[in-house]
Amino acid sequence: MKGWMGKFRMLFLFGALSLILSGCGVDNISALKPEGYGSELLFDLMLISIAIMLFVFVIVMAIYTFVIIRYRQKKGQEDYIPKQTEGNKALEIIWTVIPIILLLVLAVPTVQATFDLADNSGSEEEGAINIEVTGNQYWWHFNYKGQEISTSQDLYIPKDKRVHLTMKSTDVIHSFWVPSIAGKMDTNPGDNQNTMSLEAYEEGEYLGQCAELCGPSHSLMDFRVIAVSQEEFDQWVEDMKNVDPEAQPESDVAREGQELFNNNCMSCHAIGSAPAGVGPNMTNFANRSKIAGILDPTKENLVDWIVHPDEIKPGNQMPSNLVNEDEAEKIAEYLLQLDHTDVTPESAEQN
Ligand code: HEC
Ligand SMILES: [Cu+2]
Repeated sequence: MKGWMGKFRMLFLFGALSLILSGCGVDNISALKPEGYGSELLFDLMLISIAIMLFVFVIVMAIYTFVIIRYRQKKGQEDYIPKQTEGNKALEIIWTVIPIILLLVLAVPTVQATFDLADNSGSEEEGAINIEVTGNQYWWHFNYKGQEISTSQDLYIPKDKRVHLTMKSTDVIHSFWVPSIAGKMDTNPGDNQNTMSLEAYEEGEYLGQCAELCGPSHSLMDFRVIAVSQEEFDQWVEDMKNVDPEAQPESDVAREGQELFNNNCMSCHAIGSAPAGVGPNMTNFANRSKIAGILDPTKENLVDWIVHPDEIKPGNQMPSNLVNEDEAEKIAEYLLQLDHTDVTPESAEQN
């Protein structure tokens, strides 16, 4: 019994592991639960390749089992050597042609999907939404072309509509990846801009991540795509266009914070439609689902970030200790009231 257990120990271990690990994962970042155009294409490719692999596996295993049973050594025939065969033209042609056919079945839809993912036809049409995506160490910027809307970290799109992305980077190569709704596309520095189309079939907040190792905080380079109804999106566009970057906050503390922010932070940050600077655009900051892509949006976390961004995202481009903790508290008060629209991640029904 013990020997038997010993032999199968690894099997038990991996069996248990696969059961436990199958409980991991978050719905809104799973390529196995496609809810958009690109991810659906990719999921279909996965199904085709699994089907082909299963087909090969089952047939090979069947022949293997048959041969083991049928041709095993029999009692009293220990010295028997069967007839030796070398080469069989018919068989060899068969087992060369079958894999070629299988690879073609796999290759044709894969190449097709590769082009479909990057397909940007329709981007010139009336009413098309064109967004320029910029990857930066370690944050994302989105520029809605022709709309004078500039946002960072949260990408708002209407559901059920193909939006068109052109992608670039200000430093190293990053990769834009929203597993639940989209494929994955590199953002390159220089003029080599990639294109991609994006569509979510359901309202919701979808998690995105950088998928190209780009520095010490690569794994913290998160962002979100927020798909809302067409009406909410129109409202959002309207609100974003009418942001007054100099609007005075109501409370005295926030007003002091505003002055501190204008003096210490505006060299890199912007509010309103200004194009991307060295740091993220702060428009609608109060409605961000995360601070810097990763922290829960509490005042405490915000103050921590403002004073010590390097401790939270090593190697990021925002200097530490620009202001002291007292000043950071006031700035936080100001930033957390930058509520420029009623369309928020909550308006996209949680999926
Ligand atoms: C030298 C340029 C620079 C200055 C000056 C600067 N920042 Fe930043 N800031 C950045 C960069 C770059 C990031 C993005 C960091 C990252 O996520 O990798 C950032 C990110 C942030 C974020 C998170 C934004 C988001 O979208 O979630 C906040 C909040 C912030 N900065 C506040 C401040 C405040 C307050 C000041 C002034 C005290 C300030 N910054 C000064 C460059 C700067
Ligand atoms: Cu990156």
